[in-house]
Amino acid sequence: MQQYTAIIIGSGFGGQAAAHNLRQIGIDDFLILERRPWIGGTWSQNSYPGAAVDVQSPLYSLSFEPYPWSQMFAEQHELVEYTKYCIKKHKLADKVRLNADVQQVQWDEARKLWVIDTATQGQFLAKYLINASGPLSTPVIPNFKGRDTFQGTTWHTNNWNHDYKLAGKRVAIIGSGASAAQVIPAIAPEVGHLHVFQRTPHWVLPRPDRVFKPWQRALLGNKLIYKALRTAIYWELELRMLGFKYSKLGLHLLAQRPAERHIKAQLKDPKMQAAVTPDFTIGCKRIILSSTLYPALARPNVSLHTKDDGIAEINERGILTTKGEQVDVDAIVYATGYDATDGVISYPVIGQGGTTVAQYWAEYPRAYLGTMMPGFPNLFVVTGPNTGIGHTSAIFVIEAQMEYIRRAIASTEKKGAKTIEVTTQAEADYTGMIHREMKKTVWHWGGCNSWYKSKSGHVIAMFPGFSFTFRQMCKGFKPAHHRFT
Ligand code: N01
Repeated sequence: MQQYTAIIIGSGFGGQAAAHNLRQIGIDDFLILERRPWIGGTWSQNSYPGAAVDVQSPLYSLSFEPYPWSQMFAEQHELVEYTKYCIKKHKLADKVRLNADVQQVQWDEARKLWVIDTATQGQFLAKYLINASGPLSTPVIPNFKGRDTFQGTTWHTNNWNHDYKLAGKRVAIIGSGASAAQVIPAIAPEVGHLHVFQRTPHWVLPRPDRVFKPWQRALLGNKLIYKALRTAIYWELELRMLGFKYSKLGLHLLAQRPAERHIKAQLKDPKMQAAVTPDFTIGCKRIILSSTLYPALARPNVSLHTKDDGIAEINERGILTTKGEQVDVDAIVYATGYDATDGVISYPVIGQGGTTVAQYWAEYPRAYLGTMMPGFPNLFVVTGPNTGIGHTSAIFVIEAQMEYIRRAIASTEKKGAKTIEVTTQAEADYTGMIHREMKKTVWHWGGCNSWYKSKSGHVIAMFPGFSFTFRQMCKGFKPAHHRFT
């Protein structure tokens, strides 16, 4: 049995930021458990054609690790290169245990330690446990009638089948979210015919991408210039929150109208225009940034199937639509998203008195600053409930959480305490505030269903405010909201 001061679960940006922050407070006795055979999180796993970030890379990067990006919205391979660069520079490779698939974590009250069981790497003990396994890591394939009878090849965008040769094939893609919107334009020119099954259209805005010239990349190498660009992008994106929460008119004029114009500019057929126009307010579901999706949908070798022409069943040859049309295909790609709402942590977490996180979240997921729960001492959840952000970089929010985690651990160590735990009252007050504020946001009133909502109907993925407000709350660590033993 191996014991550490801290164990981090997940080696993506959340895990890397946690490692950096632990070292900042003098803790180097930590281990990162990674279930995959390689280091890196969602960007290493999501290797589907067209995968790229939809937040400007100078902002969608670790604040302490600038990088001379080749384009404003980096593609997946460059994000993987960036991850490798960070791992090497911060000498993290030796800190990662690969193929360590966590099966369960349990609080040992007598020893005041977390006991972490992995599938093949044995058991680990840790004083502090930081879960950075990511909210979008459990792919979902809906249980369509007859799904298993299909004789062709199927896969989820999260596990792209790179061995399958798409050239000339008849392919169906199910879903119209951010993943589908990137895959469709990337594979449409290659396949024989592409059938897109869109249950609900998403709002799409043009993607203001640009490839950086060599001299611009050289400028990005200057830390001050990088920081200035990062700051400018940050404030430009932060303004979007005004629309999401404070101004329906602003949201309409500055986002929905441009999205409507984008449809008209890129699709000439009124039937197609109607088919891709959502009936909910923009921002309610994640806004897609794409200048290539609509032209791809208009290609002669692409057929768009909408809700009226949706999936009745899957059979041996392909998909039978609700209109009774048989669509024969060679492959089905599921771009059907993730179990993000009620399953932020995919393995059992057993806290004090045998209570599990699943039990604590029976009504809906909740946590103080999206990070800590009463009954689960010394446990920190990165990208936990209500830490999602629709308008800016998720890495900014991860690093805000680190401000809290770092201060919480540092104060526990300073006091010579064995445990830190948020009080029931502090968590209840915080969660009450979150859901009162949420009522003012488009995620609550926008008239859509999305992975932002839990089965209870509460919006549990998003933080209902400015990202700087969240960061300020994380920085203002309040000892009175915690119990130390
Ligand atoms: O998943 P989604 P995603 N029958 O949940 C459809 C991040 N991300 O993987 O809308 C038919 O958005 C479902 O239909 P509907 C980003 O945060 C970022 O695309 O529920 N269809 C929907 O169209 C994003 O929000 C990037 O009616 C069914 C689709 O499947 C998040 O990941 C890139 C169905 C799922 O869309 C998730 O995106 C990719 C059913 N039974 C992802 N069930 C970038 O940074 C589901 N669907 C660029």
